[in-house]
Amino acid sequence: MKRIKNGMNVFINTMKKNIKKAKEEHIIKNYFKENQLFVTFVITCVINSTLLRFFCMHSLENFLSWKAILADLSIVTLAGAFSYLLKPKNRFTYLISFNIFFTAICIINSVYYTFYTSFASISMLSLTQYIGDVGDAVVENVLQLKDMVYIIGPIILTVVHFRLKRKNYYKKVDLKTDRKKKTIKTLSFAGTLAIIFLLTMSSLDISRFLKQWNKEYIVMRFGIYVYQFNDVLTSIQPKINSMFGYDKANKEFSDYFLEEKPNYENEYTNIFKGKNVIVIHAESMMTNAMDLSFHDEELTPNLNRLAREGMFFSNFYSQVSVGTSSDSEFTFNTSLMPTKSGTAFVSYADRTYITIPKMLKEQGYYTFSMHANNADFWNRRNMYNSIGYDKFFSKTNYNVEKENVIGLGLSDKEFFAQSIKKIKKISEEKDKWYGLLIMLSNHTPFSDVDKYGEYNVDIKETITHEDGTEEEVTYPYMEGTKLGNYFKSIHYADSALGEFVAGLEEEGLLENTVIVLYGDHDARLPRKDYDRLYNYNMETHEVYEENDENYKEYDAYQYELGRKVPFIIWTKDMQGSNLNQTVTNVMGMYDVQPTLGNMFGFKNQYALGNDIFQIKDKNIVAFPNGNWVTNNVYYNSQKAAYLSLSDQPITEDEITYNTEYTNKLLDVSNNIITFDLLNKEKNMRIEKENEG
Ligand code: GP9
Ligand code: MN
Repeated sequence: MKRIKNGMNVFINTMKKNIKKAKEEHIIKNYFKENQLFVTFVITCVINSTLLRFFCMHSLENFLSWKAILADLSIVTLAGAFSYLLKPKNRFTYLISFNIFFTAICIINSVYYTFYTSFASISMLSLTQYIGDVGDAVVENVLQLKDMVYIIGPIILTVVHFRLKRKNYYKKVDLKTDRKKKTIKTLSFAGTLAIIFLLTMSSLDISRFLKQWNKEYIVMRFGIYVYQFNDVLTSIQPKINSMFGYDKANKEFSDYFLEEKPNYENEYTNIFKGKNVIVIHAESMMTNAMDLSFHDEELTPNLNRLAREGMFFSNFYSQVSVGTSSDSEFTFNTSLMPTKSGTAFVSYADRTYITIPKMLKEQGYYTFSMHANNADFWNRRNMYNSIGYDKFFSKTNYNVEKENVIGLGLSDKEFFAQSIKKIKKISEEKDKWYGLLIMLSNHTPFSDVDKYGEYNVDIKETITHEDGTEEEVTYPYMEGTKLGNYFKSIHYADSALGEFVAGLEEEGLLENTVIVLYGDHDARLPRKDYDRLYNYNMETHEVYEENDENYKEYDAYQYELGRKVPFIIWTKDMQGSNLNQTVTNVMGMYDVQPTLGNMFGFKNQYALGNDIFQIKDKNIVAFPNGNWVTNNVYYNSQKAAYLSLSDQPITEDEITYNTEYTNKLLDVSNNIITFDLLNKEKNMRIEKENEG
């Protein structure tokens, strides 16, 4: 410890000495004087990026985000450093080229942001619709001062260059500098900045950076240049992935689907054919919340009512990977699994998919999606073309008043209220329709507690004292925990759901409509909070000790299996009919398309899931990480361990077969997406080229 302290002191003293020396010898002043062109280049580029953040995201926090400034500084210094390899008279050409390039990035993003409230991606250049939109955007928007202000950067650099030239600066400076040494020194400086920047990154920063779906966040923390650089890499990656291995992938794909799926009929075939559909994407709703009550009030009374009156799938899993919400939308619509790298929505939006909206459109349906959030979140704007929605109602189609905002955006109650009006209009204009409504309020971190309404997650008890007086005692229980806040949040979302169904009924929109609801994924809550939920000791306000007889372990398996989400199919007249039932067989999101397909009369030959009413208790739910679950057993592939879920003995063969089945399915799914194998025309062309 002492040694570290001494070391630190020596370091600080040396730094102090160096700074003093630098001051005395005017090193900094001289550096600026001798490197005017380079310094101007760096400053103008960093100011441009900072201005862009300010104009787009307005708040001072974004404007002065020092992390972003550090990242900009590092990347601009890195780009400019190589100018020192050139003769001084040629450096201007190099620096002005980069300056114009960086300026162009700012201008394009400024224009794009005005239209889409998000930042541009080169991957969208392949989408013709985007080119059209941006073309219009530039034409209508080009005269706005805030988009053109960035040009001042290259102008200043040019002015500085000519002034230096007039003063014969380039000739003078040439004699003093060792080009290689200077380049290395500047590169080292850029590297040091980059290391400092990397050290300041939080795990949230890293995860958002890799997923690249919340572009505003990335630009705010990493600056526009790093964002764009990362965007280029993530956009190229799917292209690289699809460059090699097509033949093998295509062969495996053909083998996998060699036998055409036989036609069948069961008691659910075509029962909903021609009916309208409302799909509710219930953000972070979990099945285990449905069993809970606080103060004799159910946590999710409306969800419970739909489950009670409709068809409820109580062992349903969402199968998401890093793409969370978008992965669940993807699997729901396509019966494919999330991709192994990147996300289908962000990286593979230009592939061909066989989706529920597309198949319903063949039956004459009008299809739409509604989500009162930024349309570019999870790249929905683009991906929705591939999914085949006729219309996407996003944030700009909603009236988002500040007082109606909860968490990420417009509150669910307001979202539903405004959506009902839109659905009403659609129902008047269209014969048959299918719509997805994506909820938002019940989204992590569940911290808008005062907006969720009154729902207490504590315990109250009336104690009678010896003298007969009564006292009400409150135990905090789940109050103040993340899980407790989640309960308040889900209770709010549930109440929004109740209002929505009531609103639909009032407008007469439930007469010929099927409601399909899925929880998109679990709420990623800490396991220790579940420990508290099941093991609260009222005497100590703590969790029971593990060796206490009251202690009920909530182990890793329970936690993993507890990530179940609700899946419900409901119509207003289902109650009491043979459709009103709880299906307990394990089911995954990829089984939705085939199950609904049988009910609505569409079929996808390349679905990876199964109609649950056909496969019944033989179903396997595969997870993107290679885990799987059946009615009998849950298998964790990382630990190569399993948990028995029934009285049936588990055989080695069963584990091997299901593991192989899962791995094969994940490979085939990934190949379908990466190599665009459902794009028949493209594949015939590739095959012909290969033959030729
Ligand atoms: C974003 C919303 C949330 O629009 O759907 O996405 P998530 O963070 O749950 O993946
Ligand atoms: Mn989600």
